[in-house]
Amino acid sequence: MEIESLTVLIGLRKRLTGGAAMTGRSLRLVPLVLTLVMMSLAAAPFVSVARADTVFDEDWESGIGNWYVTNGVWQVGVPTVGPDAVTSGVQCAGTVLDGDYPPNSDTRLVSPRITLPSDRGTIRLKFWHWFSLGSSDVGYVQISTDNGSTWTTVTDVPYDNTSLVWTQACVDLSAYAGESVRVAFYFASSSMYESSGWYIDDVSIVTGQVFFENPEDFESGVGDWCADNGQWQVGIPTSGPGGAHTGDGCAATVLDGNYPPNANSRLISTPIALIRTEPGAYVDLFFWHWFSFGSSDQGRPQISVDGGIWRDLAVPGSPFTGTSGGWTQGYADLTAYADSVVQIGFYFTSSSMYESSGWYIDDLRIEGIVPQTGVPEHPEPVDDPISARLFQNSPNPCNPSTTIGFALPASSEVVLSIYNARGQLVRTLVDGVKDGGYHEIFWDGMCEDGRAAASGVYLYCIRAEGIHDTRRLVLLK
Ligand SMILES: [Ca+2]
Ligand SMILES: [Ca+2]
Repeated sequence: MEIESLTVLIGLRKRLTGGAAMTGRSLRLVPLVLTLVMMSLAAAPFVSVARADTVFDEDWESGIGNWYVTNGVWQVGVPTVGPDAVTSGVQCAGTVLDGDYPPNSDTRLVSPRITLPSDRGTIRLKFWHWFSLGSSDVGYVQISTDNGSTWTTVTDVPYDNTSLVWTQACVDLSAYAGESVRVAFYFASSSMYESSGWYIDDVSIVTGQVFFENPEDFESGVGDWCADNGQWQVGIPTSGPGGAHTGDGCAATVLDGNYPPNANSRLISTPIALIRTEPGAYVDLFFWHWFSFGSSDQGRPQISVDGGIWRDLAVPGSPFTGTSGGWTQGYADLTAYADSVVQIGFYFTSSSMYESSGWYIDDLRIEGIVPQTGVPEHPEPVDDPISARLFQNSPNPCNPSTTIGFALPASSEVVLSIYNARGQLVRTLVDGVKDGGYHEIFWDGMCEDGRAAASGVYLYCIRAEGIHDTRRLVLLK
């Protein structure tokens, strides 16, 4: 099959999975739709997508299972106060499902033991939550490596105030790779205020690389974007601008109404490897946004470099206040952050007094960096006549292993080698005769002399009958 067919299939998959922008509960349909599409394509020769592996999954539909509670308050079941619905099925976990939590709560909802893999790169805890907490009342995510005897807080900031809507939260657990852990949702309330509480659904721990869609148009749902303290949603806006910048979907602080007072929440992008297309290339961030803020309320684009603290980005006009009047394009120079892994944040804060429609984000793109993709460009072996071709490695960027595909119309001498950016030979992967057809070669990220190759841009080059081609790969550890 020709490569154009592959493009068609990928295009089909993107269309089928990305057709509708979704919020809250309907977002959960994305993996199902993807699975169904993958199944429907199972007979086609081009079905292999680098997908995240799920290490742990909990939707609470079967009750509390092997979770336990340390000091009361937490329940699993159907909530009758608090959120109108849950994100999957009818059940979730919550701090008292049929009323307000009590004062002076100090309790954890503790997961079963989970063994985190040691060989699959990034490990992320993801969950959906809804919360409405009184002043001084907070929630944290904690982790224990000694079966619950001691706990370490792994969320940067406490969940507080109100999320107003169900939002997705993410916590990086990569530092605990290879360990047997328990995860806890820790809730503490003061003596004075009670409120409806903290509700959690669809907890999962996933591994594997996370890829930044560039550009990100928010047409495929929230994906691996998260909010760190409520409010942010991805879907179809029915308030504010009344529509996305392009397509149906965008990200926003509450899609169907005003944000709450005392908000302080960040929309957080997937990790993005800022690997320049060429040495010295400029790296530019563009995004479209619409905003209408109450007095004293503001939005600030931010950046976190290599998992570090959040800093304000030098964006002309930031912090944004008042009203944009329409969709406008914002810009930041990211060149200073090149060759690192960053996350972009949209940090929104509101005062106690004024509410308004909020901040809407769409069509975020970064120019000057190499593409990142979880979809291999190369096909599975096929019987059809094929032309000589070198395919893009997958995954790319890799950490550290990757697979390189090439196709030959007939048996040929083949040399396939990897070079560093200075043109020095790093490793020869193939040097000999290969049959006609499609071949995949695995690279473990090691140099010829047995050392691990450093992070950076590499070139891989094939010489064979009818082809002499070079492509670029990125190793990112
Ligand atoms: Ca559920
Ligand atoms: Ca859009």
